[in-house]
Amino acid sequence: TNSFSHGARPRVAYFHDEQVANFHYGEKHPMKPHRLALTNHLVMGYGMYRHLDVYDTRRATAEELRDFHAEDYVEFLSRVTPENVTALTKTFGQFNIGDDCPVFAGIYDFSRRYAGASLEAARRLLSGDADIAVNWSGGLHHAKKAEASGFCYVNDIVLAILQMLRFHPRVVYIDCDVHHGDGVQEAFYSTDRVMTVSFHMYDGEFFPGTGRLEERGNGPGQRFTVNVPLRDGIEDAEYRTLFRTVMRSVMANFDPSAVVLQCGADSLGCDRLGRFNLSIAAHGDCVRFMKSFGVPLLVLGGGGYTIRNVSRCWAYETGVLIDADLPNELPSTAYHEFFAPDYQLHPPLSGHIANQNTPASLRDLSRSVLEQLRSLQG
Ligand code: V1P
Ligand code: CA
Ligand code: ZN
Repeated sequence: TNSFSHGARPRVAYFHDEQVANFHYGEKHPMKPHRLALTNHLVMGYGMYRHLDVYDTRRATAEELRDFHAEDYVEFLSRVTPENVTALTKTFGQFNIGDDCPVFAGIYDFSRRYAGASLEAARRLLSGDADIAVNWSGGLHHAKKAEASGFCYVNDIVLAILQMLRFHPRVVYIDCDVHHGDGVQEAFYSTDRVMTVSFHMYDGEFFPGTGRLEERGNGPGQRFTVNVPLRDGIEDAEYRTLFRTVMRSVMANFDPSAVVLQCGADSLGCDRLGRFNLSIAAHGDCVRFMKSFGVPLLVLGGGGYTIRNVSRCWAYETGVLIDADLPNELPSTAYHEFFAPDYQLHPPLSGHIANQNTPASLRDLSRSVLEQLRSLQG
């Protein structure tokens, strides 16, 4: 197998599309693809290209998108423009286009680019060219078969996992975004070949409103969906313990041959939409821990709305993957002013949201999840 737990540094394939950062959801929209340019500038500014295999990306084809998405939805995406959206939704239907998922110029090109990068990343893992593959433009976990949702148009994660299932008997998906990974959960809800694990903020109202502990899968997929719903303001130490405890048990009991990790950076403290208190170091510890299993690893982006911190986080996590010890002083880049006033990789991010998680609530949660995972032993 291509396990990389022993010996030399892992081979890390890095997928970056220069163009994907240049799309705009709209002035007041929180999703800013420009964060991908900031991230890439930090990665390159730190000199990490020396330890990465940097690959060109390509656009996913309509046929590839149809591996998961409905034909009429793909056709709608391919034809819709800001000018024709009113007329086109009248004939094709809504597909949940609106404030969260606006039709912007180049929406189809954008979607094909981030999905194509995730597909290429998955294929480099399958071919054995890489031990770890990274696409920070991917991770758009809310997109459904025939519907846009939560800033996501096509579900690159589902498409990548479908590719991996061609060779891998079991794939685990882990979702560190502050939001529930509903689109990926739904796609694999009835199969025992993909375990989805989402850590997220849950209070019954927070978007998308799903992700209760009791959502555990269906039919042959019963118990193969894992949800870890958390309250506002979780802190580093609690999150780290919970993540490591849950994921150690997932790896032992499910024994996947590949790992897909969604690194949504809206679980950081000070995020414009998020409600957690995580530092970049604690967020990156999830990456470090999943890497430690030495199983082929696909690393994706996701949410993240305070873009100076999103790019810091993903640059740091790229460093974790290549075993680099990055200095806290940021390299000077064309976007240096974004990182004022401290110009550091690890700004303090905690303490802005009151922690509503209690030792008792976390203990109960951890117990329930571990009990579910132990039950997989039969
Ligand atoms: O809360 C909602 C919907 C709109 N209401 C009717 C319910 N939408 C959220 C969507 C968050 C999407 C997160 C995506 C991801 O998981 C993956 C990329 O990170 C929302 C929010 C919010 N505060 O939760 N939309 C917006 N804010 C929004 C604000 C301004 C303009 C457009 C959307
Ligand atoms: Ca999540
Ligand atoms: Zn999110």
